[in-house]
Amino acid sequence: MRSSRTNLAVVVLMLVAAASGLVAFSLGTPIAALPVTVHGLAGTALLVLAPWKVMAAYRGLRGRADGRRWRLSLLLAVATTVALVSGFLQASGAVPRLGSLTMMQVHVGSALLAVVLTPAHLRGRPMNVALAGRREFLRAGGLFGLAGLAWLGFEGALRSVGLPGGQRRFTGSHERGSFDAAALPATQWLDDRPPEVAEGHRVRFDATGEERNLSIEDLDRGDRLVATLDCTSGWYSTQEWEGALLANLIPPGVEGSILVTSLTGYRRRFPVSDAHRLLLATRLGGEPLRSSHGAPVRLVAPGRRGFWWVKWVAAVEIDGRPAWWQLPFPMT
Ligand SMILES: Nc1nc2c(c(=O)[nH]1)N[C@H]1C(S)=C(S)[C@@H](COP(=O)(O)O)O[C@H]1N2
Ligand SMILES: [Mo]
Repeated sequence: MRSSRTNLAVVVLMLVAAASGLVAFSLGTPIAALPVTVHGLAGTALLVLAPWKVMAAYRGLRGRADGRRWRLSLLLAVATTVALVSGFLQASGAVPRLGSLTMMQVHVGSALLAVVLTPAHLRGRPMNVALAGRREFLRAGGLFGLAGLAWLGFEGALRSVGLPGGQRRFTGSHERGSFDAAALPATQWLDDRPPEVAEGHRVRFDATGEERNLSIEDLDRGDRLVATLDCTSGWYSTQEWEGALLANLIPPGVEGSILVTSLTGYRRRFPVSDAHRLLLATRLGGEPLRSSHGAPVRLVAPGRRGFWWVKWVAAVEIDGRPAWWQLPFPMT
């Protein structure tokens, strides 16, 4: 196979992998299975192409001798290899951590590095490939066929060996301590930390332009929700949460979006139409919430990934802005 063709396929697959990974991270409903599957197939196709890519790189190396580009290429090769290997390890559930990092952190970190390095690597390496033609089409089909088979083999192997990855959720996450509050992992999106919470903390609540301050006792209404917290770091846990459904606090007919803000400044915005399945939780598994899980009150947002479940809630406000008026992912 010609080098330029291999290189183009690698670039396209890397783009598909990055995009599908990003989309998968943003979805918490069964539709997530689609980007998760595409992501797995793209990774497997990259693995299948690896021997050709190594040969292409070898041919390229013999052709040129400029030191700095060479080091950049090596770093890119390492980042891509780490991203691929950690991706399969993450999916398998066989090795959840690498030192102080979760396997998902290794995967996302190395993949981001590869994405950042790729444009510089491609500079001065034109990929003039004629894409039309029956043979190209057959080659692409063959690659996808092989990748599909390899992927099915991988999934089958996980199941027959009995690795945790055999029972992944549609998001690709692994189960952790469901219905056992003490076993629920505690985690932050990036660098947020449990804040000091004042004795007698109240939640600022404003649905109609009229501000109220709700005590934890006010919120301890006993509304119950069994919901699955599915963290993008690769685990999920189903628990019983208790507190106040937002629909029971918001007067009917209110329009706009609900902004939920943490004492730390961390915030997410939701459509008002979600209010019937958004719970301000003060209890988990029948016990008062722990600080690490957002005490005295945190949001429970079933069907949304963990980063929507704002902890240590300071304020709930409804305004006229649309719910999409926010960054797709939090920044802290
Ligand atoms: N204020 C605040 N809330 C937050 C986060 C955060 O960093 N800050 N992390 C979110 C993420 S990414 C997840 S997965 C859940 C984790 O909740 P837990 O620690 O109770 O398991 O909290 C969410 N709520
Ligand atoms: Mo998370």
